[in-house]
Amino acid sequence: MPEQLTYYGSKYSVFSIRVAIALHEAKAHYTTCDVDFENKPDWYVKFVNPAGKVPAITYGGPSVPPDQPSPESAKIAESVIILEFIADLYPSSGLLPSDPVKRAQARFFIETFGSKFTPAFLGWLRGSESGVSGLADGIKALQVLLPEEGKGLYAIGDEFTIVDAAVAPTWALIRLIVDKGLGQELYGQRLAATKEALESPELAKFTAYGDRLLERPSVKEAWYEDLMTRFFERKTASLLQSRQ
Ligand SMILES: N[C@@H](CCC(=O)N[C@@H](CS)C(=O)NCC(=O)O)C(=O)O
Repeated sequence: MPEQLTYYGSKYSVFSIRVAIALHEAKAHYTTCDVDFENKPDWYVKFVNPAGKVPAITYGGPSVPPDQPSPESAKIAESVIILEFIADLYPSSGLLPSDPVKRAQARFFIETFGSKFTPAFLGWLRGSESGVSGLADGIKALQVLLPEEGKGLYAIGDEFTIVDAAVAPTWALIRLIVDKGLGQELYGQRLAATKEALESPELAKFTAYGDRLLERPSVKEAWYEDLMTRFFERKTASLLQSRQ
C-alpha cells in the first residue's frame, strides 16, 4: 500500500498546476483538496502550510479528511520541492533522469526559470512598458538551455521531466492570454506585439517546445482553460479598477 498523499492546490495557480501535472505523470494515488488561496481557511495555514501558499502536500500518516491533517504526516510546500519529491517517490516515472549530469541540467533549467524567466513574465503580466522585450529576454534565457535540434522533444531530452511540468502552466497561461486576446484593455498594443514576438524566428525553438508541452495528456488534464479565463478576466478587471 502506498503512503497517503494529499495534494492541496488550486486550478487557478500555475504553481499548483505544476504539481498536478507531475502527479498525473507519476500515476500517483492521491487525494485532491482545492484551496481558495485568496481566502485561505485557517486550518490550512495552521496545519498544512504556515506560509499560506498553494501548492502543498501531506505525505504519510493515517488517511484523514484533508481539512483535518494528521500531525503524523509530513507537510511539504514549494512547487519545485514537491516536484522533486514526487520524482523521488516515483523513480520509474522518469520525472528526474537517473544520469547525474541530466539531473544537474534539470535543476539548472528550473533555477533559470525562477531567476530569469519568472521576473520577466511577472513584469509582462503586470503590463509594464518593457514587458514584451523583457518577456522575450526571459524566454531566450531558457531557449539556450533546450537540447539541440533533433536531440530531444523536451527540456532535458526525450523524457518528460519535472522541468517540463514546471514550465507548462506558465506557458499555457501566456498562450491563453495572447491567443485569446485576454486583458486587451490592460495591455493594448502589447498583446499584438507579444504575439508577433512569439511568432518570430528568434523565439521559434522555445515556442515549438512550449506548444509541445500543451499537447501532453497530463498537461491537458491539469489545465482548466475556461476556469483560468474567467479568473484572469476577473483579475484584470479589478486591476484596471484599482488604477482608475
Ligand atoms: N514559490 C511558491 C509560490 C506559490 C504561490 O505564490 N502561490 C500563490 C498562488 S499562485 C498563493 O498561494 N498565494 C497566496 C498567498 O500568497 O497568500 C511555489 O513555487 O510553490
